[in-house]
Amino acid sequence: MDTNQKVALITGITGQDGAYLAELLLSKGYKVHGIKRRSSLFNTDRIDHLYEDPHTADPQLILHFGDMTDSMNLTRIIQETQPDEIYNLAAMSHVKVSFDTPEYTANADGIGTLRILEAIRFLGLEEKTKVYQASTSELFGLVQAVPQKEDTPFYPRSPYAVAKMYAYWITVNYREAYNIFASNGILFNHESPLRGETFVTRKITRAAAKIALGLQDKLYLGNLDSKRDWGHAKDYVRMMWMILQAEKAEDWVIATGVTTTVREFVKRAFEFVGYTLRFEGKGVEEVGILEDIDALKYQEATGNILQTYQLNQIGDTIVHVDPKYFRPTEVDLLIGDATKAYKKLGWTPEYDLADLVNDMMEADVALFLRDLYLKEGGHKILVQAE
Ligand code: NDP
Ligand code: GDR
Repeated sequence: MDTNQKVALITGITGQDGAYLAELLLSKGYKVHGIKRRSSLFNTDRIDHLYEDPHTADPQLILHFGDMTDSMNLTRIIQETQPDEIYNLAAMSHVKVSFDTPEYTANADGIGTLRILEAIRFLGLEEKTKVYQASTSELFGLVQAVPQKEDTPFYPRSPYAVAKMYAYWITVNYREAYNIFASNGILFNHESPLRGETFVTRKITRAAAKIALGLQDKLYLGNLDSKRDWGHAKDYVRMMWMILQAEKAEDWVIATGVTTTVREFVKRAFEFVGYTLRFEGKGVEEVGILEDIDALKYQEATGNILQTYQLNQIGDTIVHVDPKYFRPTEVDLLIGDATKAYKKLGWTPEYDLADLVNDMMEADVALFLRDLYLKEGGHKILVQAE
């Protein structure tokens, strides 16, 4: 066993960011411990390719059962693993769902962070263990100023954002009070083929792929006007690591500086499979109509000859607004200014929005081609994801 080997503990390792971060840290030679929740079904899909049999001599990835709402469990895991770095990524991370589960969200996302910090203090690890807290652009909420940067005032607009605001400030407080190396990464939206299926980008790329392959005919969305600064999760997990390698603990905005409407994201995703969408109408009446199909692009993307599978004709309405996806309070506009991280940490993202859409669409077309083969073989296929 290498005694100089760095040890990391990732909460939320089964999520989008946890999976990419685990891969990154393993590639850097870390021993990686991860906390996963007990569930009635396997929930490790995103990290199965990294899995090592725990019976091997010195596994580099080790999973522990745990939960952000269980102090004793978290304290025991930290005591046993003695991590050099903790990446606190676990959270009930869906903004809309937080309106349905506000108390649980406060407990897991807000007090959960306190539990980690307090365990470090309780175990006397203040000088050893660095902490990365997964803070969010949702803290900026109701627009106060744009682009949003480290000193832009917060105005959270959901139980999720309010819980994350507590987590943000308790991280700052433990840094100042106990000298723990604890940093907030204020990350703007970041997506990937591993993105949860109910976040808007993945919902769109899945639907565009399925519609092109004739496995679905319509997509229902909420607010098409909202604007997000979308980056790629692979670029953002690299930043998490860089934030903990910085000279001192600080808080950092990570963003691309480009903002895009949900509507524009829809258009771009459908363009990948050769569909041109035209939007007309306003509010709940707005629809996305299929205006044109580029047969060559469709064939390149799906590997299928047009008309073999696709259900839609030019002039069909493909996108509808369903108010059930509206939020009681919305965050209308996010656009970040990551100058501090660019300058002080030397961060340069590898993916822009076009690369992100391509990456997600390629993965979802490949995924649903499998469904298409199953369907051809006579199996029943789920029609609508959400
Ligand atoms: P995901 O929703 O994909 O992953 C969340 C992870 O947290 C999952 O592993 C989930 O487990 C776990 N989790 C949820 N609740 C608990 C709990 N009570 N105890 C233990 N584990 C729990 O989120 P992302 O990977 O996208 O995001 C990672 C973090 O970054 C989150 O804290 C999120 O709020 C924050 N963030 C994300 C941004 C983004 O755009 N992706 C932007 C800014 C911040 P399970 O798999 O079992 O559900
Ligand atoms: P967000 O991501 O709330 O920004 O939080 P999400 O993809 O859920 O929503 C982005 C925007 O799209 C609008 N929208 C829809 N959203 C969903 N989920 N489903 C829809 O059908 C739909 N239609 C329109 C939303 O109203 C919103 O304006 C994400 C999460 O990863 C958080 O954990 C993280 O902190 C922030 O990003 C930064």
